[in-house]
Amino acid sequence: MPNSSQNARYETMPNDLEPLWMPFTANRQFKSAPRMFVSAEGMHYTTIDNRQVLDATSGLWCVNCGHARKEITEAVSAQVGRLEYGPGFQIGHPASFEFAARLAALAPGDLDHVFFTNSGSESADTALKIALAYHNVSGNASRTRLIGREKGYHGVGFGGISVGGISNNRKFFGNALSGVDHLPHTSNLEHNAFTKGEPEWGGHLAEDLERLVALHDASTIASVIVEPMAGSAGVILPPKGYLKRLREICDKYGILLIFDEVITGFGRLGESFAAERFGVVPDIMTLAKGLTNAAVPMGAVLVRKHIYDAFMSGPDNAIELFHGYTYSGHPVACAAGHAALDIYLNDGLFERAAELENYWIDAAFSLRDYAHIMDIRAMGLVGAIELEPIPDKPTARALDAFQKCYDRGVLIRTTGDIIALSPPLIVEKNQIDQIFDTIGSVLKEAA
Ligand code: PXG
Repeated sequence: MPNSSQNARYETMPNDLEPLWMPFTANRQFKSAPRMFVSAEGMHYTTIDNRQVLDATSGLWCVNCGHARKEITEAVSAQVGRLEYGPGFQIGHPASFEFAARLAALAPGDLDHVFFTNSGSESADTALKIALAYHNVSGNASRTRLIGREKGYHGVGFGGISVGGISNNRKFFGNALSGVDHLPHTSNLEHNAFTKGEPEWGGHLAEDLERLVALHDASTIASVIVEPMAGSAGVILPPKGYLKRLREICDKYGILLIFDEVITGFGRLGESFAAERFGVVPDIMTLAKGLTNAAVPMGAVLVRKHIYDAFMSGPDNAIELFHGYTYSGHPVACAAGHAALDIYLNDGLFERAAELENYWIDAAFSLRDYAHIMDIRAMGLVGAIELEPIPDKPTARALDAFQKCYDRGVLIRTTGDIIALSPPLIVEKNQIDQIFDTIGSVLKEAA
């Protein structure tokens, strides 16, 4: 039997790395040369060998307030000591109701009812299930088709991978859900390379929804889910007019529009939500990540009033939606969420992201003339540098940059041969310079 941990502070290298199967990781390569963080504060991680690494990715796009915020630590500690858990089915606790009310107030339009989950994947699956159930309770049970988009990422549940459009996340896992179709993605370097902000070209791609309606008939379609800005696929910004057009077509045919704002929520694009930034209100919005600043896992699904209301018929004692998680509205997650929201609002972090946008974009575009760069995209405090793959070695160029940046004290994220950047919204201008100077020096050497 292994002893209890002899490493109570978890600051030294574990004896055995083998038992842990790491997520979305090259396990064997990692275990032969592990990269480990032992603490974090503000914009920096501290590695196990006591180096500071500037976080240009907000962890995994989630620590938008910066690391180890005292307000969150204190709120979480207090809540664990007071009510560490309470059942969420048929019993409540005040923090979840109050957090739901604050989120409803923050969200645009009448997105005013909140269902809590524990992750972005659960939020995506919950949103899809609510869409199906909504049509069912509204007398439109034939509306069962779910539409996603190529290159979309909606987590790793069966619903999410079904509507998702990243091949590696789908191809190993059987057929997933039936009755799913996909819109085309909007990435197009021929027309849009090196566009700052929203690309001019591609708004018309939303018209493809008309084609799917003609093919399947609106009476079979429940919902369309898209990320307003595709994050995982490498920061694909929506072409001008694209989201508005999707909204119009959904309205025309009674199709629910779901925005997956797991990455874009909480300031990433310089507004509370991408829905605000692009002036398009979806029927359902999914959240996670920045919701609690990732201090405690949590997700949420916001729905418009008419969706919630459609379920609130029948006898008062009937459960209206047969769905939920043991940890829905977990008290400790709610405490973290309240504290994170206080920070966002008190520190004006959404506005801060908007103010830094031009500086951020210019810094990203300073790399424009470097070798092997096919595209640079940026908006708010998110950006991508798309590299030319090394022939016959896809992803190698970006992974090399990732390791070298890490060695030089900057954490970046790569997807395929794309470098994706999304620093905490507290980033300073000199840190923005450090991020792009480091990437630039690495790319120059490798060229
Ligand atoms: N929807 C979107 C839009 C996401 O980006 C999820 C759902 C799933 O969330 P959970 O909490 O179940 O992981 C995500 C997650 C990356 C990367 O670097 C992106 C995510 C997660 C980890 C890495 O591309 N997005």
